[in-house]
Amino acid sequence: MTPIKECLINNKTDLVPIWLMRQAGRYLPEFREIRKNNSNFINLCLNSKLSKEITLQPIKRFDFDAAIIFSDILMIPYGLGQKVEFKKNFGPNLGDLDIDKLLEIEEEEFIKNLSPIYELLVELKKSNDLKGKDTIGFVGAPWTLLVYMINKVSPKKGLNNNFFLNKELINNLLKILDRFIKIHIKNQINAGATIIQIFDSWAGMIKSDFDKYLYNPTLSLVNYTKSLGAPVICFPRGISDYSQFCRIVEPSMINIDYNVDPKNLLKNIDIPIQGGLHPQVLLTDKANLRKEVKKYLEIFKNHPYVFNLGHGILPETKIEMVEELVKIVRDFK
Ligand code: 1CP
Repeated sequence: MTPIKECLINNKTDLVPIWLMRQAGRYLPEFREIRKNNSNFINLCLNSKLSKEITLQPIKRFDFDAAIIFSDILMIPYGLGQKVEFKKNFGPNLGDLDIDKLLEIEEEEFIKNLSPIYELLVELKKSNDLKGKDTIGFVGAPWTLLVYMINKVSPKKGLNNNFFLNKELINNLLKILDRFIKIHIKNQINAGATIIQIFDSWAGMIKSDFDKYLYNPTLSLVNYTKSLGAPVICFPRGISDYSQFCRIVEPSMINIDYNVDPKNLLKNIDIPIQGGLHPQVLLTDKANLRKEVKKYLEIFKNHPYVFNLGHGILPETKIEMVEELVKIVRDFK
């Protein structure tokens, strides 16, 4: 059994597996090298040969316990036929949302649009490069995808004032997303993903109707993923009550963000926990890194814990700090 599954399924606490969110990305010189010659980000995600290579880059360098496939949560809107572009120094930029067209899209077409992602997974499995490790497939949660699809740019840049006004649009979109996110989960598992992570990066923006936007849609995906026999990790970034989330949604493991008080959470839940460390700690020095990492390792000493960050690794992170992090975690007794 892989180290993460030992932790997730057998509740082992004697070893702490490690991988990092956004580990296949911009802090790696070898990624930047490929990116330099591939200015269209979506096309890069659809190039299974290169996306496989990028997926394996952090494994080759750091020997992490899991690979997360190089892809993006916005591949689902792309697969549904909405235009998605990534502009340099701006971030994602989506085209207009045509709900009538979305209501008509067939499963076959969606799968065809995303087929290179499934090929990447099949090739990864064939190559044996991830022997003894997990391959993490992922999806965006309905709320976060809905935000991007309606707002068309990152909510960091502000939410359109009319955002919540069109209830019919929102309700239709939630239904469509539930159906197609499940299709994407199933196809990733069938192609070789051994764990699924659900990223709800903007969950913290939900201020009311938690059942409608957070709990019900996520629970539906969690139950579905479990029914396919795969563990499922949830990352509802920024929510104020992780214990309540865990009680209602019951993921196989919860990824915490850096604002969560780990000791307090530990008193309230018993499922395996992943993550927490502020990614900015990796921008400081090795002594401080050791101190901050050990805090998490000590707190979770007797609890199934997978080391990870409280959000994605920052592009300015130095390689030697990641090497040091892996060493600290692996040497911890
Ligand atoms: O080179 C570049 O300019 C592209 C940067 C980049 C990368 C490396 C983007 C654009 N996406 C990715 C890969 C990616 N995205 C992975 C790959 C696997 C890994 O290494 O972990 C994953 C898991 C994601 C997931 C993702 N995309 C999330 C959820 C996690 C999170 O960070 O909150 C979100 C919100 C996105 C949207 C997205 N894609 C890219 C950017 C810059 C953004 C964020 C835009 C915003 O500010 O809203």
